[in-house]
Amino acid sequence: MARPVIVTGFEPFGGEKSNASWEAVRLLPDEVEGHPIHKIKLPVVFGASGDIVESAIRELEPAAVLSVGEAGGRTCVTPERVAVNRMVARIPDNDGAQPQGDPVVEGGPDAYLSTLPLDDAVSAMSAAGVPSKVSDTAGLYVCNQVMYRVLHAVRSCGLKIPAGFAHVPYTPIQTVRKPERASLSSELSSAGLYSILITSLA
Ligand code: PCA
Repeated sequence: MARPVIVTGFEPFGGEKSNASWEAVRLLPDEVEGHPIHKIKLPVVFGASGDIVESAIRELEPAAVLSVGEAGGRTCVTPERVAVNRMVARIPDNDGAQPQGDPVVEGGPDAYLSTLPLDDAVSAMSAAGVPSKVSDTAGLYVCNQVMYRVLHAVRSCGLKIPAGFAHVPYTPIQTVRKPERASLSSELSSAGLYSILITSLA
């Protein structure tokens, strides 16, 4: 059996009843290009979310890692270019923590670049009919922290694999009471994530 691919999404946060990232991850099939997809739902909690994904990477030695988060207000699927070694929270995480500039990893590099094939992934998403573009900032909240921890763990384990993060927009149901916000169906976001995985494993 080929090595697994780790795909993570998040539990709800910020007063929402669902998280678009988990809704999209949930719809992915159980395998891609012969690799079992190992799906993990992460808490929106600084530290704990990074610890969970780091343990999974160390244990499973995956062929690729794609972490996914919700970015309310974004209009399309956005693979992220970079994770930075800082945590700044506009709202408390689901455990009440609200860091204001602490490093993700004490003494870690200032930033890590995604090792996903970003431009090819966007081309594949376009071909699949999914609106997408590369994003140059994952913010400084829990998602950036998870992306940083993923890339730090992959590097520390000496794995040379595609790894990174993508944000997805709200789902339509989340925008019923904020109709000025963009949304994308979970099916389309999920198809986008699948295209990213296919491109990464090519
Ligand atoms: N989005 C948040 C954290 C969890 C999520 O889905 C973020 O962009 O940091």
